[in-house]
Amino acid sequence: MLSKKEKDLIKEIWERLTPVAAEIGADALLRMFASYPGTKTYFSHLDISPNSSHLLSHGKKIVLAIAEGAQDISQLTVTLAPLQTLHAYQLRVDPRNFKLLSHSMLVSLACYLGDEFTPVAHAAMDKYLSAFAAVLAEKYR
Ligand code: ZNH
Repeated sequence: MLSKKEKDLIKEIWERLTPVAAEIGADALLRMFASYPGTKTYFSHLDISPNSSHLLSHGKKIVLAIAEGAQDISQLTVTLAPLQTLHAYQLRVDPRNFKLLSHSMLVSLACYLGDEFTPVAHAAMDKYLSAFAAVLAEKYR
């Protein structure tokens, strides 16, 4: 799993991204919709076109949830409990989609952070997002 150093790094990166949460989140969502068009079906009630207010506000919510989880990664199961229930029982999002968004997010981070997204940061972030996706998928049966 993640070392203490990696956890600190992840926390620091998400803290830095909080002011641009809507921008990063919207970028990741657009990448997911473009690469995996099936994911768009969950958002048919929203306007998910580039720069739309729905896209930006939903992107912001996602990034803030990921940033909140990064505050204390050892408590991910506790922090994410409400989101687990929401996705599994109300939204009924196929849990395979979580990996698709995680991957899209990784690409968005690489584009946004450029050279700052070092191989060490990239590897740590990949592990964190995988752990996040796994926790979100836990309530499914
Ligand atoms: Zn999700 C919602 C997060 C993934 C789909 N989400 C949501 C929210 C949040 C989230 C925070 C809000 C809540 C409230 O409001 O309370 N997600 C999240 C995260 C992730 C996710 C963090 C990962 C990482 N989702 C996802 C996916 C999908 C989804 C993959 C599909 C594809 N979500 C969703 C929906 C919703 C949500 C549909 C609802 C929206 C509206 O607004 O309606």
